[in-house]
Amino acid sequence: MLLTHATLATMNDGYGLIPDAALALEGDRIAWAGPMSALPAAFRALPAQDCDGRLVTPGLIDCHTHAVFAGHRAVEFELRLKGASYEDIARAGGGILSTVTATRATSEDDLLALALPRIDQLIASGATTVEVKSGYGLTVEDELKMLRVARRIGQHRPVAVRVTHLAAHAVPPEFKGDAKGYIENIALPSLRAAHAEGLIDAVDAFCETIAFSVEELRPLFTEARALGLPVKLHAEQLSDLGGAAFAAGHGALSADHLEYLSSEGITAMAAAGSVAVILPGAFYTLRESQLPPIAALRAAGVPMAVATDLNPGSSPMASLTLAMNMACTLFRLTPEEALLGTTAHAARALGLGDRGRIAPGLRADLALWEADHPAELSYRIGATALHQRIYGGRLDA
Ligand code: DI6
Ligand code: FE
Repeated sequence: MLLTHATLATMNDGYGLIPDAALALEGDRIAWAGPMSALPAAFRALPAQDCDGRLVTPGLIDCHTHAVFAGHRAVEFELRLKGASYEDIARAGGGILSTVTATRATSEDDLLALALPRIDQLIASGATTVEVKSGYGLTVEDELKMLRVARRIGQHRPVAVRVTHLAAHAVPPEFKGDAKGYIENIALPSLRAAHAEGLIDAVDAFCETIAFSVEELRPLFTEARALGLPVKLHAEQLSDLGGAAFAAGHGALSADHLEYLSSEGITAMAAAGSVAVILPGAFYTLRESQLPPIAALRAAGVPMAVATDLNPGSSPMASLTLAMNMACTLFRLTPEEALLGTTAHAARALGLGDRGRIAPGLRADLALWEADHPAELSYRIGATALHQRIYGGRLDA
């Protein structure tokens, strides 16, 4: 198939804009992209769709979500508005643990049915690849249940799903005060079982005073690397525990959140080539005041990705374009950085070299927008300007 008269943002070297462009697709791959005037004769006979000047970008990539869960936390939202903090609620047994209770009580099929509408919202905001984590099961069986749900999403929707093991998300009541015992008896066995079942693509953890310390996480990351799985980390969201440097020391794909990231953390990430995944939805929801060190990350050449962190507690948000808007307005990313953050840099944060840009040989995952300039994607608040998606070379119906 051939797209004609597109405004292409290839995301090669910034926006990589090509006005009045053509794009030839063969099967699930991009065969050619360039100016209409240079379209090779071989592609001219392909069935064509006129884009009428519309912006075409790579399909968006949400590289950090917790899209599988049961229940909601609207009551906590109310409590926070009455003065409680996220940490207060977590220490009182609410927060992540309240979602754990609801998720444990829900079957695999029901969890899938709850997740699909959330995935549909991400798709409606232009996503063609979505990462999904476990972390609300916290028993071996309930973690495996969540991971199976995440794997099944891609069989029900036209979207690629990357599945991440996040058993080290919180210490459940059965192990209260014994984070080490939880890692040994639940996190590690569930990691081995999930890997053996082919359920996971990466391993994540929450490094925080209300979750796990670097030393508690060391055996988990050591085992992940021994199994050949890449790691990433929720690091420096609410305080600086040195998580980013620890993750970088294990060759992490990314460190995520990073509001309290130190200069040592930045140096370690730059050296390891880890991506900084910024999550403005959580910052916004928790009314954080500490900004992630965007200028220093930029100066150090650390690639920045932008994701929704879609979850019931700190980021009940299912729009990538809204995440881009927040990244610009709250964190001062440029719209170009925000779009790199949901395309090329998000692909890198997932270790995927076959997407996130428009170039021959890459996956034909594209978003066609009711827009003519890529800054429009970040500029609008909440409204989605998606016209159509192409996933694996196929136009959405
Ligand atoms: N940080 C987050 O923002 C999410 N997980 C994490 O480690 C929040 C998860 C939740 O509150 O349910
Ligand atoms: Fe998260």
